[in-house]
Amino acid sequence: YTLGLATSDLSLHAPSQIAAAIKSRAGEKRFNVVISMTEQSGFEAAKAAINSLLAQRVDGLIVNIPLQDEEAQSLAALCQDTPVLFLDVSPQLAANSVIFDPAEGARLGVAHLLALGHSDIALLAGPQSSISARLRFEGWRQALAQRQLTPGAVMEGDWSALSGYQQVSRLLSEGARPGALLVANDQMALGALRALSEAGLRVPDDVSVIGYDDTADSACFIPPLTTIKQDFRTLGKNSVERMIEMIHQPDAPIRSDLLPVSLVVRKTTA
Ligand code: IPT
Repeated sequence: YTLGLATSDLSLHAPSQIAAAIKSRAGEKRFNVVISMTEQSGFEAAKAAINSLLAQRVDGLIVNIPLQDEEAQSLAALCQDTPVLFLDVSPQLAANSVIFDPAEGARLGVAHLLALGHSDIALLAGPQSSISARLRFEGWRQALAQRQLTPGAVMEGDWSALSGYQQVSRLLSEGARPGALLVANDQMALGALRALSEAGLRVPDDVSVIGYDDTADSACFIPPLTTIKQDFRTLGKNSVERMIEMIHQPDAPIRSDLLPVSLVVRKTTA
């Protein structure tokens, strides 16, 4: 059997670690994996990636590309009899999916900062073209609103460390001094740490920072990053096993699996 993986840019840490986890579980199950990667975001790029895998006659398709509900529906239709499993869609979508709980991740980050006594919290969101970035952002705002709080500042990056550096540098150059910073992924948090350090601010004494992902390098940031862990090994294992079930039981009902996330407290929050 051959699995197709359509993935967003593998130069980003999370998608590359997810691809590695899928490849490794598939190998144990004696499945081949062929990969089609999109560098651009958006529906057309996703469709091209999926079409190229269908042309290679894969037995099942795992799609780790952020998609709106209607987009995912129409791509699922395009796949006809080839089973398709989505990894970056909304939990509400009626399609086969395995996803991390975005609301829970956002809630855990906010709760940790509130428990430490923070109330002036800035948000560094991911690109709002990504469904997961939007759901994390909405989750933060809702969790803050439940405590009658609004974000002190809102920024948007593109998931890269450089964008985190640029956004936070600009915020600080405007004179803002938030007590804490919630960041939508660890790469942008890395850039944020550099910007804070260059401005002479100490983490966590002056500013607390929370990332999101717990990608493999985050424990080695300076200081080691407090973050929301998405266990990519588990995602790889579950998605390959789910896909094998779907290949063997094509008539099984559609199911959306929600994987838990957890708070990993290291040295960037106080
Ligand atoms: C998501 C990551 O959390 C984020 O850091 C970024 O790499 C993004 O992927 C790229 O699309 S994880 C995804 C399974 C929601």
